[in-house]
Amino acid sequence: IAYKPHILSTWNHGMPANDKAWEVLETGGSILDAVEQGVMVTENDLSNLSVGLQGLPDREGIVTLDASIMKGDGSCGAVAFVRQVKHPISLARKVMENTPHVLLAGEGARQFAIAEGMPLEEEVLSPNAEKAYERWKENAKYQPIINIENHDTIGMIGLDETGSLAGSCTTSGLAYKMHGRVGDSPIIGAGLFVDDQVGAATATGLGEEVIRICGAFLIVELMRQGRTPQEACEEAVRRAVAKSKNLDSTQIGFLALNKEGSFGGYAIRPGFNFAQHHANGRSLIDAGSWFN
Ligand code: SD4
Repeated sequence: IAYKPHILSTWNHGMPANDKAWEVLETGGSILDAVEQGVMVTENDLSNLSVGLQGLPDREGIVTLDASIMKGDGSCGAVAFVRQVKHPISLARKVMENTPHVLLAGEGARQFAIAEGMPLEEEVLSPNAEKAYERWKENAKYQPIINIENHDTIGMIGLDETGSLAGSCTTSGLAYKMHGRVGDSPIIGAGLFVDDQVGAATATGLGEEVIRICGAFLIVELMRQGRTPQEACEEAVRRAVAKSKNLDSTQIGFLALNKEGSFGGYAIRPGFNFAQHHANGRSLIDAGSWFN
């Protein structure tokens, strides 16, 4: 069977990230290389306040990062609550390839980055993050906030011409979270899941709501049972809505792709969009939502 290469990723920053992923595929890279190098564009993007070291900090003013990567054969790696690492997605890949483990967290993940020869960055907030943090502190009452504007993690999923799938997900997490909080993005099955027999899914939005329903795994399993990617995303949102503890203020968005190259996306509220790139072009698509 000939498969049609296809790259999808969350939000409009997915457009340049997909361009990079596509270039990697076209120049002979693997689908894993593509989804790693694609999201590295976003990790490097100084204007993005939800991915990478320039992102918004936790409530103590410290930026801590979460990331995961997965191949359709079940290989996976992730890092959570890690500081000073410019490319957490690459560290997640090193966990996958160079350790017997799947998930390293906190100081251990940082030590592993050092052992792998990854340079650490100085721990300073980016000017935009600093400004936002100072503003937040004025009224914050030191509570983590759930802000539906604050979600723009990048999750990327892709298929190559051999039918291999891979995915990546990287974030600075929820702004002003409690120190130590870990979201869905580094949790395999929540923020990301990939199975070469079926397809792939990724999530963005309030991680607590995604973890509760094992969002990405749920979507892949629904596709395995015959739902289209769109139907599977919609069912997962229905499930999240039913279980939500914060329905008035929450947002999550799901994105899914199957091996046939069908794809879908769906969110709780309007505003979620995703980028797609395939041989016939590239586009930004507005996802449907549970609420109008
Ligand atoms: C999290 N899902 O840490 C992430 C947040 C997110 O853009 O999507 N931010 O809960």
